[in-house]
Amino acid sequence: MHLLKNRGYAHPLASEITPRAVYEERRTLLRQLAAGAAGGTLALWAARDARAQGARPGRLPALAASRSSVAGALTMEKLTPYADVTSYNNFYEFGTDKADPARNAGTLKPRPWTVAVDGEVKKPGNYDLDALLKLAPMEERSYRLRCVEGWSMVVPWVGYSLAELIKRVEPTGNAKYVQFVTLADKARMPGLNSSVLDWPYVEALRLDEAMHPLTMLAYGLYGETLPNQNGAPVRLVVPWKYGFKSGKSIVRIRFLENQPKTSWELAIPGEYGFYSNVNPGVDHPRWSQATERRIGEDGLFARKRPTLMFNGYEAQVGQLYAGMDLKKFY
Ligand SMILES: Nc1nc2c(c(=O)[nH]1)N[C@H]1C(S)=C(S)[C@@H](COP(=O)(O)O)O[C@H]1N2
Ligand SMILES: [Mo]
Repeated sequence: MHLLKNRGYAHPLASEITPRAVYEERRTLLRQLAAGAAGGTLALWAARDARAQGARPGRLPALAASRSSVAGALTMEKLTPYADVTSYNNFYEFGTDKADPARNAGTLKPRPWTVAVDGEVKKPGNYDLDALLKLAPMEERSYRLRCVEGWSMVVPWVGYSLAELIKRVEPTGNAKYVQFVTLADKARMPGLNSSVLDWPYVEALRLDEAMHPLTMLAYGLYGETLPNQNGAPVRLVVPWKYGFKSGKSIVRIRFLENQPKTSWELAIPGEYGFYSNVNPGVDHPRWSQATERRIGEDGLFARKRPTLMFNGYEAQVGQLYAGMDLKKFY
């Protein structure tokens, strides 16, 4: 399948798949088959059928998007079914069990919503959700998301590069880091009564990581508005880093001169570092990071699949870390 990647196939969007689109795609694939790309093409075909089955679930308002042209943004891997993406979650503000967010996040009120942008920027301000939704054209991108716990998913996110927002707020020469502060509302988030983490949940990136075109502000998935449990109304998605770097339900974006601490670093500094790049060669102190289990596909007893360097995005992001000792900067 990897050999077939990026050969110019039109990727259907979850939001626009019709039986006709599927039919036409089959025709294209049959032509490819005739041209001799047999095995991979069949795999591709199966993946597309799975994708078609996952077409817009119709539960939340649609969020129109065009397919992304960002390099690496559209993996050909099979999408994780919507039901799994929205029922197996980490969102500790709503509880620590994987089923808790779907069960409890109904209390999150994703509208009205504002995101404060401040710190080392020439144009700080409060961005209303409606303004953010119109800030740049929406794109669909299917990214692998790998949790530090050893499971992964492939999700068709809807949003745009965080760089679109960063360019508009004009960071000053002092801005070297971008911090993401997420909602901490005791009245609506039962998990805040627990002391597993310091609230609010905070995450951060180096400015060049934040500016990378793959770093995404997501407002939707599967062609629809984000379900609360996935971080409505706006969350980060950084596909080459462990899932916890992708903060949900963001309320503030701060531009900083010095590297800030992140929630997981503060909670367990010996286990979680600032970078948290997916790296099969650097084990978590309590378990290996060399393999993973794909949610919705790999059963508990299935052979685990290998984890890829930078979660498979090495060609796109590897140069960000040139010369760095990734065992030290984990
Ligand atoms: N605010 C907030 N964001 C968060 C988390 C959280 O607990 N709170 N969990 C993180 C972790 S550990 C993962 S793996 C991903 C999971 O995203 P998903 O539920 O959409 O798959 O969200 C991340 N973002
Ligand atoms: Mo995670």
